[in-house]
Amino acid sequence: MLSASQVAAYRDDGFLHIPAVFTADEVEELRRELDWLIDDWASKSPGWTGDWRHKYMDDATERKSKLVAMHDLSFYSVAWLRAVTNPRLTGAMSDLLGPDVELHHSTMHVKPPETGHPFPMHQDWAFYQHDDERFVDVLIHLDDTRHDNGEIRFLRGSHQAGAREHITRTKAGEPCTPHLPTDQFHLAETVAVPARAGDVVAFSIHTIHGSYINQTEENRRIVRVGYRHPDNRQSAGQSVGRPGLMVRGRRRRGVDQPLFSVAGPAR
Ligand SMILES: O=C(O)CCC(=O)C(=O)O
Repeated sequence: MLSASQVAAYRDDGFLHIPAVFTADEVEELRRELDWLIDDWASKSPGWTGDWRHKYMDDATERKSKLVAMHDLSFYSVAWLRAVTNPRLTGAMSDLLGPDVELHHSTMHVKPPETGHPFPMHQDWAFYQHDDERFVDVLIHLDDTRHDNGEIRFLRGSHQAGAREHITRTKAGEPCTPHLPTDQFHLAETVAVPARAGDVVAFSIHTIHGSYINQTEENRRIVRVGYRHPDNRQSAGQSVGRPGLMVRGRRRRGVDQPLFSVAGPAR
């Protein structure tokens, strides 16, 4: 699926824009299903917490800023099961991680019109800690992105230094969403990666990234999907301990590795 130069760019930069992974028809179906999930299942909240909000937004914007989100879309919609197992997408993942690839999660990130939440600089590692770098997140784009609606932005090459400590408490000592110090990591120094609906932007679990607020009158609809090498052990965070679907290849058995347990009496 990917050329040698695309794989080399991912290794050097820590991110890769892969155009037209989904066809126009697939995008249409995924949009319909996503809009249904937004109406029937997703949470609409002020979004990520922390003192960073007052650095990125003035008080009036901060009060109305919103994020529409939910996890594991394929538990609710077969179209999303087809999306996360799409052979073009999993083929690209197997070029970056492979040959064996396990699905870890999917997460909807919809920035609503005018109030859609900016994201402070962070590594996704802070949300689901894994032992090594064999974890790729992809952003499936269902809308064209640009500066006005908050396209994804990366600190080029930042994955090479590995996992970093994140802020997880406010100055007042309350727990908050993990993020990097706003006086050391600046969105202004990042590379913008605008993309078209149907494109995928892949990045390493260690690549530092963020995005600006959505200032337009339309939703900015993106779904993040995480894939890992099945031997990359997760120690903490989102969905820790939960096995994922194998989407490419096999899960190789470790020495004396038990089968996954089944809840309740098994026959
Ligand atoms: O949706 C965005 O703009 C940012 C997404 C993000 O930071 C993430 O998925 O980790």
